[in-house]
Amino acid sequence: MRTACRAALINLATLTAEEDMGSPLSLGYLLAYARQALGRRVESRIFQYRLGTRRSMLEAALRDLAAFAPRIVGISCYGWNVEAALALARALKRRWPALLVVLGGPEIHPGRAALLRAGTADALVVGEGEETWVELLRRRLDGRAWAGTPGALAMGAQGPVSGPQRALIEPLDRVPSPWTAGDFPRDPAVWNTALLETSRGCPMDCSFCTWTNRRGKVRRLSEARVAADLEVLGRLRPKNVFVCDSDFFWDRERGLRLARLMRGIGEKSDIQWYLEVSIEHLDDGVLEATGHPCFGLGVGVESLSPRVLRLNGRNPDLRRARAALDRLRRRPGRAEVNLHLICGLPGETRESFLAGLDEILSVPSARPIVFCAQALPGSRLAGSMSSLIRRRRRPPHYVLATDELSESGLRELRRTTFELLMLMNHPQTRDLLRRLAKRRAGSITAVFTALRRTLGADARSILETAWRHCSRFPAREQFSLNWEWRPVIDAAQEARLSAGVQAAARAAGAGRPRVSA
Ligand code: B12
Ligand code: SF4
Repeated sequence: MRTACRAALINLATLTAEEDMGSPLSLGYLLAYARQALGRRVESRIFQYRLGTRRSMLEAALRDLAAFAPRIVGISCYGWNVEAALALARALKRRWPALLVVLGGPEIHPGRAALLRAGTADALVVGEGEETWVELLRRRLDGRAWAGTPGALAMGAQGPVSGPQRALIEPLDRVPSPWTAGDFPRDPAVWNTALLETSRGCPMDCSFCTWTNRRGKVRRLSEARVAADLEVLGRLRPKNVFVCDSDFFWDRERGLRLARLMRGIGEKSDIQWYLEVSIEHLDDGVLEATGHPCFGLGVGVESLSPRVLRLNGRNPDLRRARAALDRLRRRPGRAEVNLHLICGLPGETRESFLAGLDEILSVPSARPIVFCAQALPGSRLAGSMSSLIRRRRRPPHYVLATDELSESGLRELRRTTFELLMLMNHPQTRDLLRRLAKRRAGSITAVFTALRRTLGADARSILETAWRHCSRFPAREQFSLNWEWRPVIDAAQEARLSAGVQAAARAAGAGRPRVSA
């Protein structure tokens, strides 16, 4: 059979650094599902560009697409790339008005129907994309209109028409694996961070989350299918494999079985498996199974204030979370453990946030990661809870102020956290702060707040420079207060800063600063 139609799938990769491009898993699924459903009637190809400068990205995309000559283009839209993705869609429509442009991904929701009216796109796919993408392609091949397609919004005679909601794919194994099919572009950067799913969905409803199809039951790929993917990844040996599941241990026994398989592969290669797990699920068995440097755990703590947890849809009973923190303190594992907090959730005060940060910092073997709260489109923070916050108008929609924290109060809290995380990244300074905190009820944040007031001019100006420096990075890169992956001060400044902190500690009483914060 002849190919009747060419379809290009485009991803604009997350971070600017070359090595951080990653495999576009969503597009791999769309391509694999379309090939299974439509065979050679459609020839699909994935194109991936770094965000870099807008102009270089647009030039590269227009050049490649002129050569491939697709009839349909699908573009993935995430918070970090949506503005660039829309600029690309507009550029494509300007160059080839008859080209059909489809937008999908977490940033695409019915509130964006104006994009259809403006002619930026011909269809918007909401939520899980595989079946809707295939139906759009099939309708195109059969000469049928797109308006009314389940799971999509498209222009009808009177304006945008929203098709009925589409049922979720079940069983998930119906979607072929792009890993076993070998569908990713042969770009070495793709093998650096590979994405993998073993399940979709989440039973929770956290106010700040837009995990695709998170609500409702968790759908799982069969263990045989996951094992086959792991085997392919074991051969490809990417540096990191990021497992996209909402919580790898929702089904504890299955999670443990898969972790053992991963460990077997990890012990023979340099792969690091990165798993997301909620703090409550970090029991002895889980720590045992993942106790090897081939694992990285992203542990969702988010807040340690019962009020904030309750308000934002998380379990306010902190007993299991604290037991897990204790476990980590008592028997540090060999895995890399990252403890996640969010700064700027509704209900959080300066005091409750810093108390939570203190608890996280009291686990010496773990790395604290602090995200800036965002009101993601489709999340409750952007909907029913939007009156509790003020958010940045353009994406990424960072929370600017909350019911408890004014704009300047939240900015100041972010800055304090950023500075403290930077100091905690320096071994001598970290040891000093920990030692001082022992004599002050364990509060590193209180020690730092007190010391900061007495810092000399040089150390203060280094902190000021660092803060100004990272404030100038593009907004999409300011999603966390950790900057160790992209240093904002050089080694000499770091050494001077450390000396400044030591001097302030001495001046405040031979290593015993007055803590009155
Ligand atoms: C892997 C991942 C990352 C990786 C890298 C991402 C990458 N290389 O692309 C890292 C760790 C770097 C990362 C970082 C962040 N992430 Co992240 N991340 C994910 C994660 C876990 C998996 C994404 C994925 O591939 N999923 C699997 C695919 C199959 O699902 P999908 O992407 O939703 O795709 C489906 C549909 O959306 C649709 N679709 C997608 N594209 C297209 C295109 C077309 C044409 C069509 C038709 C359909 C379609 O069909 C797909 C198949 O069903 C998701 C959560 C999740 N499980 O989805 C969060 C998620 C994407 N991240 C999110 C966020 C907020 C962040 C951070 C800001 C940190 C944070 N949590 O605060 C940073 C920002 C990074 C940056 N600025 O560069 C949000 C994004 C919300 C948004 N509006 O974009 C998500 C949804 C999680 C959440 N908290 O709600 N992330
Ligand atoms: S943040 Fe995690 S636990 Fe909460 S709804 Fe999203 S995926 Fe589920």
